[in-house]
Order: sequence, then structure tokens, then C-alpha cells
Amino acid sequence: MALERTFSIIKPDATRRNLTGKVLTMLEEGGLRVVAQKRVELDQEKAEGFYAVHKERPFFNDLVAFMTSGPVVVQVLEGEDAVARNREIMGATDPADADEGTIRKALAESIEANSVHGSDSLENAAIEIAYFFNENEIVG
Ligand code: IDP
Ligand code: MG
Repeated sequence: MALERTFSIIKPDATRRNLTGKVLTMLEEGGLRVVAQKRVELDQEKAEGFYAVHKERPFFNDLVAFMTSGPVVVQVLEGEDAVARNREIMGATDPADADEGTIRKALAESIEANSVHGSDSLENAAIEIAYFFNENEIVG
């Protein structure tokens, strides 16, 4: 086990339904600690850059429209095996496939409006954290 940092987003479907606190409680009760956080609105360029890896996928334009449709909360989470732990707490991409007790099973509206983002590797976590935060904004 290693102490890691991962990148997380509370997506617009969750902020719109006033579920920010519920998501945070599930992350914290799952053993993760918020060490940086801000509420922002993504513009098209920022959202397209963030999801650039998906730009050839058929859902890319819809995904960018969704992610710019309202406020998001971007955050850095710290904990033992934080990257994998966060993915466990989130659940599968499609809420229909997500395990009981996960954020997406409990809260997500659809495969697109699925309430949370989480980095899929330690390497991508570092890239995604740097896309939104300066080192001096992360306070462990
Ligand atoms: P992840 O968020 O579980 O890592 P990814 O495959 O990286 O899933 O996809 C990024 C995001 O794109 C998803 O969280 C979801 O919002 C959206 N997405 C993924 N697959 C689909 C789809 O088939 N239709 C619509 N949106 C999708
Ligand atoms: Mg992903």
C-alpha cells in the first residue's frame, strides 16, 4: 500500500442536484481525504483538453457539452492506494453496471451524467492534478 494522490471531479449532474456533500461523505468514509478543492465552471476549451483522450469517441461532443453545462467541483484526494480506492468508491462508468454502495450506483443519472470523475492511473492523476491545481494549492 502506498500513499497516493488522485484527481476527482464532482460533475454537473451532482452539483445541480445539490449532492456535493453526499459525494464528499462517500469519498471520505471510503478513506480518502480532500487536500485541494475548488468549484469552477469549465469552458469548452478546458473540457475538450481534459477529455482529449476521448476525442475520437462518438460521445465526445455530448460529454463536453455536459461537462460545461454547470458548475463542477475539482479536487485532489489523498489516501492509501487513492487511485484504485477512488475508482472502487465511484463504481462502474455505467450506473447500471455499478456495484451497490458505490457513488454511481447511488447517485448517477446515466452513463454520461455519472456524477464523478476519477483518474484511472497514477500517471494520469499527476497530469490531471496539474491541469487544475498549482502545487501551492494542495495542502495535505
Ligand atoms: P470513467 O469516467 O469511468 O473513467 P471513461 O471511459 O473514461 O469512464 O469515460 C469518460 C466519461 O465519458 C464517463 O465518465 C462518462 O461521463 C462519459 N462516457 C463514457 N462512455 C460513454 C458512453 O458510452 N456514452 C455517453 N457518455 C459516456
Ligand atoms: Mg476515464
